[in-house]
Amino acid sequence: MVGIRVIFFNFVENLIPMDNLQKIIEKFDIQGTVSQVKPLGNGLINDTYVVRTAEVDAPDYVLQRINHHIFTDVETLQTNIQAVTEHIRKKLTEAGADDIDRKVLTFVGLRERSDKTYFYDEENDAYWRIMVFIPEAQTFEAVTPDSSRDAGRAFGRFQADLVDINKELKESIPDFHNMEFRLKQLNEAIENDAVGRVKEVQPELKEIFERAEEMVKAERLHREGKLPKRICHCDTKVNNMMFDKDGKVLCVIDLDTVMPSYIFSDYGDFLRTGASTAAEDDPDLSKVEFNMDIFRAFTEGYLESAGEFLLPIEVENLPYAAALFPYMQAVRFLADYINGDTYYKIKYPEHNLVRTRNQIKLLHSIEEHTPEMGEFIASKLGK
Ligand code: GN1
Ligand code: MG
Repeated sequence: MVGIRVIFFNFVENLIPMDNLQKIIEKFDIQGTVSQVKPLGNGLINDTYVVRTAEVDAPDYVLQRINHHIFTDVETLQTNIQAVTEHIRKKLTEAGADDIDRKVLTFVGLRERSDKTYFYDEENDAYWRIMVFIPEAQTFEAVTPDSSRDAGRAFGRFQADLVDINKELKESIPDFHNMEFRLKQLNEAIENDAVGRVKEVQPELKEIFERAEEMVKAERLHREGKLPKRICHCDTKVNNMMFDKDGKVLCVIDLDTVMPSYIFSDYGDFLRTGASTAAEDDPDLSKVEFNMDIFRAFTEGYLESAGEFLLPIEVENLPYAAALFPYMQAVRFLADYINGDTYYKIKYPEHNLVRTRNQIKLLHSIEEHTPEMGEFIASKLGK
């Protein structure tokens, strides 16, 4: 690399000094000359920038500051991600796939140590990583039945590909999708009542606690030795997949939460966002419904690829998984609201409460459809 000529855009929300970003990028073994850095996407946790290079034959990159207050063990997180992307790349290569660099993420190593894919900036106590930007790709905030079928196939394939990974992955956020743990956190928040909000959220708490026993079923089945943990994505939101220009799925992104979990994580969390007729923070609850067309298409795609390894207990409990994730998200949003908004980024003071109510409304709609969901799944299995 000849030198870095960087044009920095105005970062309204980020107070990272520009020359600091430049110094960070220099640590990584990227190709080409940086010509532009600007914020990218709308994740709630990490800060993301696109790094453009001047040369036509040099790729562009994505620079991310990893939120180490949430991902406290960055070493585990990056080790997981490397293991997973390498495994998937190997599978794609073995299968003779074309265009592999757009079908799996590529993380860039450090100039000084190529096997290490993150950099710790001691001075500013920040962790950074860089991946290759996937060109001519797009993400969606909403899906159609057709793209949901593709997404179902892709997330099912992601889990199926990782069934035989020979490295042991650790939980990058311990107990991330553990419903018992999330309820415990909510109880702690209530006990502390740090900002005096418990009084105003009684109706929401009632909705949550009357379903608690039913919702911790996964942990119970696991303890009884009936339900395995597998490597899952654990953040299968619609906007965590990339599609090509024709709307076909390219790859799964946002791999921070890849870890051992119940397959319910990926199935349920996709439907939570994909099959909801409104955004997760839409305050107009009359708009929030569970879209059965999306459910059917996604389930069909998912069973097509994940069907090869799923156990009957996993399949039987897919309707439970669909309810579990809006429920878990409601618990997490509400706990954060009660704690005084210390986890999720918010845009206004009631934001987490609005999100909670939205998720509870979605849960109600799912509960109405549960028998129909069970029948559909049974019909797919030819029972
Ligand atoms: C967070 O950053 P983002 O938007 O991909 C969260 C998910 C939640 C989601 C709710 C590490 O994901 O678990 O479902 O917000 N990720 C983490 O919008 O907590
Ligand atoms: Mg994301």
